[in-house]
Amino acid sequence: KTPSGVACCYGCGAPLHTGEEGSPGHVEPATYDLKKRHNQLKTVLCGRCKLLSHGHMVTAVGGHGGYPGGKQFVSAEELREKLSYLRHEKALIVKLVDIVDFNGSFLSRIRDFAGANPIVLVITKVDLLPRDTDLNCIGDWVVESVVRKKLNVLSVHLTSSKSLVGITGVISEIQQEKKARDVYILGSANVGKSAFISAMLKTMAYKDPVAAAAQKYKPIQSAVPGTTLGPIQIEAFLGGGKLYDTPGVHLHHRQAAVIHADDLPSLAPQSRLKGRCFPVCIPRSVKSMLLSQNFHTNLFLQNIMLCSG
Ligand SMILES: Nc1nc2c(ncn2[C@@H]2O[C@H](COP(=O)(O)OP(=O)(O)OP(=O)(O)O)[C@@H](O)[C@H]2O)c(=O)[nH]1
Ligand SMILES: [Mg+2]
Repeated sequence: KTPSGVACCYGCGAPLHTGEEGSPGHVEPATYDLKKRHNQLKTVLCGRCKLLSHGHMVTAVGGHGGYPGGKQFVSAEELREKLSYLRHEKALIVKLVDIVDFNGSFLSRIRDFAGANPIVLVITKVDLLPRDTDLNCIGDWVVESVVRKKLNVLSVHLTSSKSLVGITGVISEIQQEKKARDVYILGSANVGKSAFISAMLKTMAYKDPVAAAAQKYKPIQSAVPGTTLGPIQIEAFLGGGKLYDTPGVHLHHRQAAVIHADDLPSLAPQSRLKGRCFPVCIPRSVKSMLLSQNFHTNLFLQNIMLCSG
């Protein structure tokens, strides 16, 4: 349930309703009534989440930072608003950044959401880096970048929710630092917050029956930025404090805000990235301009080059 007491879809956090079919949170009236009567609304997955979990691209977010195409039910501004209460809470913040688009997904204004709360920095999707990548070098580069961005963090972790690299380390850090506080997984859209929660629950489930039970109704992950649409409370810890998945922050400079939703799946990296040099035919002035842009611009162009062959 949301703080206002409305039951929400466990997959995306959107309030459940029987209104407009296809919109986030929609459930068939018969199912809704049955589940409500048996006090089981927290086991309900909305129609959109069912489609997302079968690989359909069902968009939902519009406005500044939202999609230029597809269906729009909620604006990027409204999603930010849903996180505004957090800066006044006492919480441990786990901030996720996608290694494939480090600067683009960094969310420099994290303090607008996190307030003065402590932050653990988690880099996601390291399984997508080229095979011979030296993770120690990446770690040093990340730490240096974080210092340059003047963000004060407790620690930095390189992880993959796919291969489970680094997940145990983050769990230990969270257990040590949370001190009965709630734990919020924050980050820009599509960095892998919901996937990270699944990976955490899977890893904790070996020892912890509470996490094992939480795995049954875990948030949905999908390639569509804007999968999670409201904070989702998860009973993941035996001791005090809850784990929260949150809606991603949509940033106007990211791919999803400028590329039509139908084209997003073909741009999402499916397997390890390959190192590429810019061809010599790119004029020097353009090349230096590109290199002076952020890392994400280079990878963005690299994606386009890979897709267009
Ligand atoms: N290769 C790889 N893909 C990942 C990893 N983590 C997440 N993904 C993929 O990234 C996409 C986004 O994952 P989500 O967990 O839905 O991202 P999110 O941050 O919750 O997104 P929103 O809810 O939209 O803000 C999905 O297609 C995931 O399969 C990872 O560690 N490795
Ligand atoms: Mg999510």
